[in-house]
Amino acid sequence: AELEEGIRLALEQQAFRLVYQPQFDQQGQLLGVEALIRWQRGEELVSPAEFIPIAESSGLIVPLGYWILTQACQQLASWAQQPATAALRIAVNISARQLQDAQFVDQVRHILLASSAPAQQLELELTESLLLQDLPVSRSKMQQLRELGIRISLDDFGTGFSSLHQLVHLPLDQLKIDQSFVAPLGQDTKAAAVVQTILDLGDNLSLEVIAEGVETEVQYQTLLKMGCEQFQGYYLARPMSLEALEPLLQTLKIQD
Ligand code: G
Ligand code: G
Ligand code: MN
Ligand code: NA
Repeated sequence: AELEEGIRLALEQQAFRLVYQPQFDQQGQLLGVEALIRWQRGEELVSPAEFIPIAESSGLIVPLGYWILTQACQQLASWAQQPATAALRIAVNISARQLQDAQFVDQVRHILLASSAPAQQLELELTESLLLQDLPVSRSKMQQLRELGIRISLDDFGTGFSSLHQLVHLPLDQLKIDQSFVAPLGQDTKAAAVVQTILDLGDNLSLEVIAEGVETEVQYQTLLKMGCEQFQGYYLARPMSLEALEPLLQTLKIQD
């Protein structure tokens, strides 16, 4: 309850901020970023792993999620106006309670319109366990979101034990290989087999695949050799403020 009140206050006082973790292609070109929320509560940095569940159980995730999406879309719209950054995408994590909200799709539509952000460059990260809570409803919402032009990524892929039969029938754009499969690369041949299987699955289903939690040169090189085309992790770049991202944006070539 104390944390719940804290979240309420933090929303009022605008104490939340987004940080952005870069995602890269095989050539090291910046593809986009994942937005991650941060809450600086006085001296303490409260982890979203701690407060997002409270925000969900209290329903505060709805206004908080609205704030997060608005921030991300405003940033996307601002990048869209500059040739060098015009193709960048932003991925936003969506939690269960948020997707289940009856107004969710309408809210997203409204935020896109109000911000003039390019929907094709907004990506929503959903998890398997979230989608399985009510598969028919999830699928219908995903379809509506994709009709808006939005991309959908399946976060923490491989950890939800969902049946492949169910997964292949979901409207998806990307699989995000969970960190737990990336961490042992170079040491554990079974982890490598799982990663290769996910890459092949992506190939066969025409889905993009991104590896997350890439922390070492060995993991990165192993993934490259396996044919992985998108990367995110501390080895490449940490989640960072917009100001810290700026030098990276300066290096972008104008896309044609
Ligand atoms: O960024 P970090 O590793 O601290 O995130 C911890 C957890 O919180 C992760 O599961 C991540 O997906 C989640 N998280 C981070 N930012 C957001 C957000 O903006 N919305 C939601 N729903 N979850 C987030
Ligand atoms: O659940 P989700 O995949 O959205 O969580 C993403 C979280 O992973 C973020 O909180 C981010 O800070 C964290 N993260 C990003 N890159 C790395 C990494 O290379 N290693 C580890 N351990 N965590 C990472
Ligand atoms: Mn994520
Ligand atoms: Na993940």
